[in-house]
Formats: sequence, structure tokens, C-alpha cells
Amino acid sequence: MSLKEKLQSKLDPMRSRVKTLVKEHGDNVISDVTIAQAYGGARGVKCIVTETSALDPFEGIRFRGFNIPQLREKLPTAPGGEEPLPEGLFYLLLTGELPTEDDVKEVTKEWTTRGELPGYLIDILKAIPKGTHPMTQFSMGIMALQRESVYAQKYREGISKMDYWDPMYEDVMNLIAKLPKIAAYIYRKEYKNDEHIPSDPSLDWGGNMAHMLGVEGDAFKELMRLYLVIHSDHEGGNVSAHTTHLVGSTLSDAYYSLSAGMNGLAGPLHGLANQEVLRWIMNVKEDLGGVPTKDELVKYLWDTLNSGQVIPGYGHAVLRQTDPRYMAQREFALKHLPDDEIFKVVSAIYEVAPDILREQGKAKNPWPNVDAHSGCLMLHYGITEYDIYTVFFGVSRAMGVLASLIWDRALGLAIERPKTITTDWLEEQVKK
Ligand code: CMX
Repeated sequence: MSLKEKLQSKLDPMRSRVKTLVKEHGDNVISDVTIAQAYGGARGVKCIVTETSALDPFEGIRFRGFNIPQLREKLPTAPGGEEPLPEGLFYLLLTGELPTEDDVKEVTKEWTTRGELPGYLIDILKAIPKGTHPMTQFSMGIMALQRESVYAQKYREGISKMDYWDPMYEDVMNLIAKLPKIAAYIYRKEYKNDEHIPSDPSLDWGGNMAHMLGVEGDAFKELMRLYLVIHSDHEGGNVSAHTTHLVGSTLSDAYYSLSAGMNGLAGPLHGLANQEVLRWIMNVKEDLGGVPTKDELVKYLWDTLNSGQVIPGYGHAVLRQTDPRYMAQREFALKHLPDDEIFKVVSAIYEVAPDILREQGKAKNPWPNVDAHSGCLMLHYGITEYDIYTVFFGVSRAMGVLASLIWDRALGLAIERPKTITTDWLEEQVKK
């Protein structure tokens, strides 16, 4: 059964579960909202349905019920490799089932076939002035492809609501297939004299991305596969997922929705933190004239906090423990680059920063998140230009948020329109 057929077989049972829930228990209260939550980013308010993954504050992310160590064990790998293939993760996110080797091969083949970039996209990317942030270029590249939307075309032709998922699936597959090429094109244009590396159709999606970036060797390909798996999804409330879902709820297509989500990922409190971590570490090294001692790090961390800045890569809106995505990358580093200088700094920060954040007493979670580790791995393999890091995050995040977007349309989720209130209204309520 193809991925699309497998997905189709899941639609009716899921639709009927949702229909029953809403019909029979639609009035059940699942969350109350406090004034603090209304001003505080709706933290903890349960009001969005996302099927692809769920985040536990202490255990971390589970993708369709599987945590990261389980995925590393159960998902198919590249020949001779150990890390899970992102194609397998996408299959799991979309269908809720672990794929076989053949299922994964089919996704790889689909993405290879759909991956060519149209000439007009290259022209548009070329025309963007040098120095424009890679995330801006990435978002623009995705937007430029919107004219390809099968979903928008079918909508215009008057497709039935029940069939929205089908052209959305086509858009999602076409778009995900192209993202590694867009990312690599932006990278090579911006930082490698506009010299590009043709894709290698014999490679898998993540391995090919590593190849097109210009870093050869199996270790970087393995890293890229792992990276693309672990950054893919973090349930639906984070800004990139929520934005993609919100924009899609207007029946905008996958291009509009993902581009919007990527604009959210580009914020320093979200995905951009991965470049900020590296920038921060390099500033420490430069200011101190080399790798810092622990005492120097402690002082530097306090100086950062006392100057009113955040420690990038630390803290989380939901997590209350070290992010398992951080641990997966740490394991990779311990295996492949234990003596790397920057990895040692990352490890030293891990030893001191949580205590400092606890002592400062503001951050609810003093532990590192995914972004505290990723840059040092990229740097080790020669990706020294930090500004590209969030684009890699974005390529991965597309898998999660776009798998959800297909389900949003399959389940007919409504246009989002929560009620807003004014401070006057809240003060009135308090008086009452
Ligand atoms: N360094 C310093 N202060 C921090 C902090 C950090 N790493 N994390 C949280 N705080 C502060 C907050 O700024 C906030 O201060 P104010 O009361 O002055 O506003 C206070 O602690 C309480 O914040 P919180 O409830 O613990 O955290 P939030 O849910 O509001 O925000 C997050 C979560 C991730 C934005 C925040 O921890 C942060 O800014 N971290 C640094 C940036 C970062 O690493 N972002 C990447 C997150 C992962 C991702 O999305 O990619």
C-alpha cells in the first residue's frame, strides 16, 4: 500500500472518532484560563488538537507515541547507517504507524522525483541581495513556489471539503521534497561563491541535503538524518506549528502556511536560538581569548543575565527537564566528536548554567533545549556560518507541521478565531 493509500485508509475511522467525541462530549471542559495565562502566551491552555506528537514536560517529545531513543531503534536507517531516516519519521507522523524499509524507500523515491526546483525559483533566490538573512530567503523561496499549489487550484475548481486532504497531500509532498535543495541553494549562494552541488538521486533525503551543502563523509550524513528527525515536531502549540496550523485554518495552502510558520521559527526565542547559542559561545571565546574556564563561564553567564539578555538554548515553555533532543545530540557528539573544543564548551555550560538559572530564580526550566547543542555539531563538520542553522531546523520542522496540516484538512478543523478581551473587561470581571 502506498503512503497515500495508507493515509486514506486512516481517514474515515479518525473522522468518526472525532465526530463522536464532539457530538457526545462536546460540552466537556478540558481547560480553564486564568488572567495570567491570557497575558502570558496562553501557556498550558489546552485548546488545539494536534495528532502527530505530544510533549510531556519531564519525558519530552513523543512522536505518535514513540520517544527519540525508540525512534533511533525502530525506524529504518540508510544502508550501513545507525540513525533513523527522516522519511520514516514522516511516514510515522502522517499515518501513526512505523514504516517498513520498503515504505521508507517509497517516500525517498517520491521526494527524489518531486524535488526539482523550477527555474523561476532559482531566479528569485538569485535576485535576493547578499546579506539577507537565510531564514528570510527560505521563507521567500517557499512563498515563491505558491503558484505550484495543487490545493489552491483544486479549491478554485470547486473541490468537495471531504477531498481537501488529497491535494494538500500533493502540495506537502512536493514542498518537502524541494526544501533540502532550497536550503542548500541558499547556503551555497550566500557563503560558497554561488557554486552549487547537483543533488545525488541515489541518496536519501537527509543524506542528499548533507551532500548538496558540500560536506562529504558518512558522519555528517548521519548527523543530518538525526537532526532532521529530532527537529521535526514538538506538538502543536509552539510558534512554528501553531502559525502553520492557524494560517492553514483559513484554507490557505501549504506554501502560505509553511512560509508563515517559518517566519515564526525565525524568532530568537524559537528556532533562531540555535544560531544565537553559537554566536554567544564565540563571543565568550573572543572576549576571553580562548576556551573559557568554568569560573570564567560562570561569570559570563551572570553577565549575560545581568545585562537583561536570555541564555540562548536554555529554558522552555513546556519542558521541565533536559530536552531529549539535546541528549540525542550529546550522545552523537560523545560518539563522533568527543574531543571537539566547542563540544567541550557546550558540555561545560551544561554543568553550570542550570544552577545559575535556578539561583537567578526566573526561568521555570533551567535545563537546555534542542538549540543548545545543534550549532556545535554543525560547526564541527565545517558549517561555520551560524545564520544558516535555523534554515536546517526549518527543513525538518516542515515534516511535522505539514503532516499536521494534511490532517487538519482531513478532519475539517475550523478556521481559528479565539475570543480576545481587553484589560478593561478583565478589570470589570475582577471587580465582580
Ligand atoms: N535565560 C534567561 N532568562 C530566561 C531564560 C533563559 N534561558 N528562560 C526563561 N527566562 C526568563 C524569561 O525571560 C522570563 O523572564 P521575565 O519574567 O522577565 O519575562 C522568566 O524567565 C520566565 O520565563 P519562563 O516561563 O521560564 O519561559 P517562557 O515559557 O516564557 O519562555 C523560552 C520559554 C524558551 C522562550 C525561554 O526559556 C527563553 O527565552 N529561552 C532562551 C531562548 C531559547 O533557547 N529559545 C529556544 C527554545 C526552543 C525552540 O523553540 O527552538
